[in-house]
Amino acid sequence: MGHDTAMSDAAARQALKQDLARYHCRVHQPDDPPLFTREPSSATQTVHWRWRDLEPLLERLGREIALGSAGMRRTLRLQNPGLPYGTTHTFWASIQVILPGEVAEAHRHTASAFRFIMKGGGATTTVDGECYPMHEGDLVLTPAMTWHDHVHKGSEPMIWLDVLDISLMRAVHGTFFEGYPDRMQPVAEVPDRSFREFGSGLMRPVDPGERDGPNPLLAYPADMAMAALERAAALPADPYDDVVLEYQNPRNGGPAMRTMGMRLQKLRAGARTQARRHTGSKLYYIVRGHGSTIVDGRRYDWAPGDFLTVQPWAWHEHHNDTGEDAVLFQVNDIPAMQALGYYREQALGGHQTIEEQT
Ligand code: GTQ
Ligand code: FE2
Repeated sequence: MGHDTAMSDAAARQALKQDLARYHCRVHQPDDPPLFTREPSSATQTVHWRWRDLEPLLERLGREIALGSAGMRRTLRLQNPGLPYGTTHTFWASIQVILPGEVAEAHRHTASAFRFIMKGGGATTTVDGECYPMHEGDLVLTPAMTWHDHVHKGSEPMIWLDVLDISLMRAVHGTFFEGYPDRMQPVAEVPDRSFREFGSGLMRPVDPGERDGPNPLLAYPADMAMAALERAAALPADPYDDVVLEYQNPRNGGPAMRTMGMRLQKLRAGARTQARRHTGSKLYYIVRGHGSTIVDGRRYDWAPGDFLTVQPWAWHEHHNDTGEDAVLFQVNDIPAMQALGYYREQALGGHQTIEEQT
């Protein structure tokens, strides 16, 4: 009797499911995954890319992969093994390789991008007519729908980190792309206008325009960012990051890009930060120094040139047990999360237990 009822319940559910499906409707079925999890449950994994593995791959890319035509780029993408595409579920990070004499042709797209220069010099990037030389440690922005091309006038191969909010753009089905009619766009009469207007970090034009407008500043030179970090080192240490500053939109003091936040961090010799977790994803690039990041009890020992992406809502803290300071560049999707009202963070108030070593 009870058995028959269960059978007919299942049959009735099946019949309802089929009838609903005909009208593109459904109800929650017992074998459906739950609508909600108590905490974020992310397919984005914590991944450590080591420079000692990346360096020979980049050399091979320069030898074996042609730049191509029609605005193509030669890039090594950092692929998260937990995802079908993307370094995280919101952005793609790639290392772009450009050889002397090459031109990465002009185009524009809705995805916002930036470059953080890793090694080499002599290339320039032109963004909506503004042309900037790229030095190690510089940050250059390509806001959404700005025309951009890169030209390498130097004598050695050059590499930089590209990050684009492509995964987010794809998730919200907002992709547009357009090639420029020529290989390169013309450079404006004042080739570094936004830096001359807003680049001091202290002063601004008397009539700076819309306060809520997009970030007008396109270039953040390494020497100025490092000098700011040095000055911040005399302040009380940040409990989670030791010494950390964010690249800002000088118009309104907000983050430099609307979807991605960029930070420069100094983890001083002997520093051990407390653990924290937050929603959203981030990627560290080790500019210099050695140290460890402990993510959910697992220790990742990093060296210059390494990358580390941290799984959303994972506890993480940083240790520098060496005698020399370390400098980390970070990109995160906190501005996008905050804009949507989805940002949350939690402090542990201490250190994690280290369960495993890598
Ligand atoms: O340099 O314009 O890594 O459009 C991916 C897409 C770089 C670029 C990437 C791009 C670029
Ligand atoms: Fe691009």
